[in-house]
Amino acid sequence: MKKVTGVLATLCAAYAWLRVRWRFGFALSVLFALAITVSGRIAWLHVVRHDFLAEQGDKRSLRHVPISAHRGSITDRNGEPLAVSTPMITLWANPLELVADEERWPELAQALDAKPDALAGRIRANASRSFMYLERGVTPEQGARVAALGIAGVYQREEFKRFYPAAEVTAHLVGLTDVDEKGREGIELAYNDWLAGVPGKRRVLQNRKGQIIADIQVVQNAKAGQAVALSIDLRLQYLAHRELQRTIQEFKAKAGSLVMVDVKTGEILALVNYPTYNPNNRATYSGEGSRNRALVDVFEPGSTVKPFTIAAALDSGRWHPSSTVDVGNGRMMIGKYTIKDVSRGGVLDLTGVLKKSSNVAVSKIALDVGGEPVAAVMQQVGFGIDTGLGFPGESSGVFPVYPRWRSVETAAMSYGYGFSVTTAQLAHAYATLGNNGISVPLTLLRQDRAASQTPVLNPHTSQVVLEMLRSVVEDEGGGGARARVPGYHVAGKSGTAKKTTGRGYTEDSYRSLFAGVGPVSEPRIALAIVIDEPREGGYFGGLVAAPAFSRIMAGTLRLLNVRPDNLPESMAQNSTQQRGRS
Ligand code: VPP
Repeated sequence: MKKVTGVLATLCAAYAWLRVRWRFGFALSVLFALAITVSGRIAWLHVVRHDFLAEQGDKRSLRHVPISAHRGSITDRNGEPLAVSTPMITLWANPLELVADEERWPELAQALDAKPDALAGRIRANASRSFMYLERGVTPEQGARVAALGIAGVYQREEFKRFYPAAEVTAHLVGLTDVDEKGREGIELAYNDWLAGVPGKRRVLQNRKGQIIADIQVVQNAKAGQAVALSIDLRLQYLAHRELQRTIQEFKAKAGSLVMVDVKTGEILALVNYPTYNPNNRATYSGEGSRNRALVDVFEPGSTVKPFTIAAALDSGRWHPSSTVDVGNGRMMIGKYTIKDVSRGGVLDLTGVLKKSSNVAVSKIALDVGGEPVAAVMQQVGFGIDTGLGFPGESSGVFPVYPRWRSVETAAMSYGYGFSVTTAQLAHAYATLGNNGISVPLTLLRQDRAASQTPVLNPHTSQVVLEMLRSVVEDEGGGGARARVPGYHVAGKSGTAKKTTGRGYTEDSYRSLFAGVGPVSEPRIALAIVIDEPREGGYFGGLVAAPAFSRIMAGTLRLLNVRPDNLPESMAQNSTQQRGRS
């Protein structure tokens, strides 16, 4: 029994010992396994996943910040600025940092020209964020003043702001950019890629709060945008703007547009619309005020195209300047349609047809020549053809393509109805007439010489028609007396066209036009003016639009130093001497 007890005791002791050892072994192996796992994990992270993790870390602390590229400027043909980007400072803050420095807020507010309470309120409202704007678009001087305070959490960034020195005078043409300096309208939109340049990149190191701790490197320098030099001459643009505005106010008109072309190069020297807006003040922006009517809006050109009907007649060989038409009582029936003249009839030679602006006469002439040849001339001088300026919304006008021209259509076309054109197309057609019948493409870019030259009218015909249009302006009763320019011979034609509504021609709203070239001896300038709905003081083109034509043409020829071709003998000599001296 004692033996049994002894064995049991031994067993128990062994058991107890084993139990202790087992626990110890177990604990040991657990610790060992843990150590293996941890070091394995360390090895895994350090060796296998190292690159990935390093990259992730950098992503959280290294940032690329953009460097804005300087947007190219837009200038007139002489380098006068029309759109420029000026450096501006954007001040921003990290409220997480700024809250710590509350006693300095009043100083900051003073430097920002802000009310201390308002600033404090804004900082508190953003207290949990790491970014807030303090002020956008301040001058570099003000930016420097704020920086000099050395308040932690206040940062600045250089940006650019677009400024338009000629404001409403060039608004429709130059267009504008959005807040991020992306082109939205006009040349700013059409040439955006060229103007914009390429933004650069800077690598910076940030801490957990988003503070920039260090500038690492410039990864890519910003590439500045390129400048665009327009064909516009700002002096002529101002002159044209002033006179168009004055005309619209004088006759209480709704709107107007004007295009001036260098006859030899096709360059648009002035392009003006009214109403307008100030691109520096977006509050003045409206759909009506921002439309570039001269390139976008189309209208029936009325009598201003009669010279081209006459050109087609002369080119046909069936008509000569001395050929006559009898317009009888100034009325003519074609089927159920009546063609009427505004002024009295009689027997007219071709110059007389233009001077009296007889609808009946040009209709008879066109019916004799045939619709196709007349339509061909209209298209050759550019009606219905894309003006190719690349301007957003630019219109080609509407010129119908009839396989056969019927009499009504032919007659209406001969005096400017049944098709529609832009003011730019009208100026272009007159430029071709003034350029010996050679068509040169229009351009809004400074070019100094014709991009191409296409003869479209017989040179002799062009000269004869131009001479007739000189009579329209210079002869008594020619209808264009108000377009005369002292010292120069100019040629031109008025037009008055009833406007259409959905239900045909109105009896109380008109479009008054005048188009012409000068000086006649060696044409330099073509000018087309359209006044939309004059309401007071008359509505005939010869009364409303011709005076503006005269003043703008006079100012232009003088500014461009064009030699007068219509001075009395003694004065002409004087002028030659002066020119020789300068
Ligand atoms: S005569 O030559 O501009 O100085 O004939 O709108 O005739 O058949 N213009 N205007 N017609 N329609 N359909 C005048 C003028 C003056 C003339 C012109 C030298 C004194 C000037 C018109 C014009 C008209 C017209 C007639 C205007 C409408 C369309 C037609 C009456 C104002 C016509 C249908 C009153 C195809 O420009």
